[in-house]
Amino acid sequence: KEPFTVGSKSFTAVAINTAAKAGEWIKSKLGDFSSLTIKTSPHDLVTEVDKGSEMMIRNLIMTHFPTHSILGEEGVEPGAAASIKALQEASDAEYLWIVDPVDGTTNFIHGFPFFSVSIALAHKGEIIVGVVYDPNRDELFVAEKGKGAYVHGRRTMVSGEERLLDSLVATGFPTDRGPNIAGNMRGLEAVVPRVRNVRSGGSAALHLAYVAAGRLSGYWELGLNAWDIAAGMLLVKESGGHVTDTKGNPYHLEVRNIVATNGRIHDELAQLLQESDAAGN
Ligand code: 2AM
Ligand code: CA
Ligand code: CA
Ligand code: CA
Repeated sequence: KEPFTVGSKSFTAVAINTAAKAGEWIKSKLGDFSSLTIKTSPHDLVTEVDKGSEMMIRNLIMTHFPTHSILGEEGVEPGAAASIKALQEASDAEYLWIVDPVDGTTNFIHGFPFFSVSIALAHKGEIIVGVVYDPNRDELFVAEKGKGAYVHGRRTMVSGEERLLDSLVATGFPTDRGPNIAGNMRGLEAVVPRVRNVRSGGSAALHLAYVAAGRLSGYWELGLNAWDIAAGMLLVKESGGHVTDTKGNPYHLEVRNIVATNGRIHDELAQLLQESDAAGN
């Protein structure tokens, strides 16, 4: 049995309240953030709002669960190597909160209303709670391991499409200008002719929530981190979907190249990505 509470405190309730509070605050800052800093390149940005949101989330979680650990994007040095190291170092914790304070920072900066707050809780390396909040639509997606996934009390379910050709799928363009850009292009070239159409909204966590809710039948992206994926991954699984890496291996916290689908189109999509060598070998 998964422990979802300490005493009378529900992990899920804290995750929900925290994501909602942070999301509301972020939305209030839309078009009004003061400073913007380049992280690794002009494609990779951070604002005071990312940092403020993470601070708010950390404080709320620490108030309720002072013995738990927290891994948040803005607490980690920029770049893939530092991110991988930070996750490895955090992995020992019995309870680890994995936080993306603003998923879709580029959208936030440009006023493109598609971004989210993503909060997951791992117990001994397994995600047991996932919450993704979209303040622009006021949609709060919640999943508990073994208990299903919900958006505002309504159960979410993946789409029924059986074939890639009938499917709307999404991807994201890596912000690090490394080999993942070329891989993403190879993947797109293979996938575009084989699906109904492709979207790219710019928030990994929301794309995953949309797969969970049946609004997308599939999603893939290269070079992500645990804070982009962890909460949305549980939403997809608890909605009847399937999540693996681009080679078809089961999801774990270190997976960076992700494929999430309604399950029915999973092998077809993963195979196309593999054949196109999207993730490199
Ligand atoms: P962010 O907005 O939290 O930074 C868009 O395709 C997705 O890629 C977003 O979820 C975005 O998250 C994420 N992303 C941004 N910068 C990244 C980086 N340097 N490496 C990997 N993923 C990144
Ligand atoms: Ca970022
Ligand atoms: Ca992110
Ligand atoms: Ca972020």
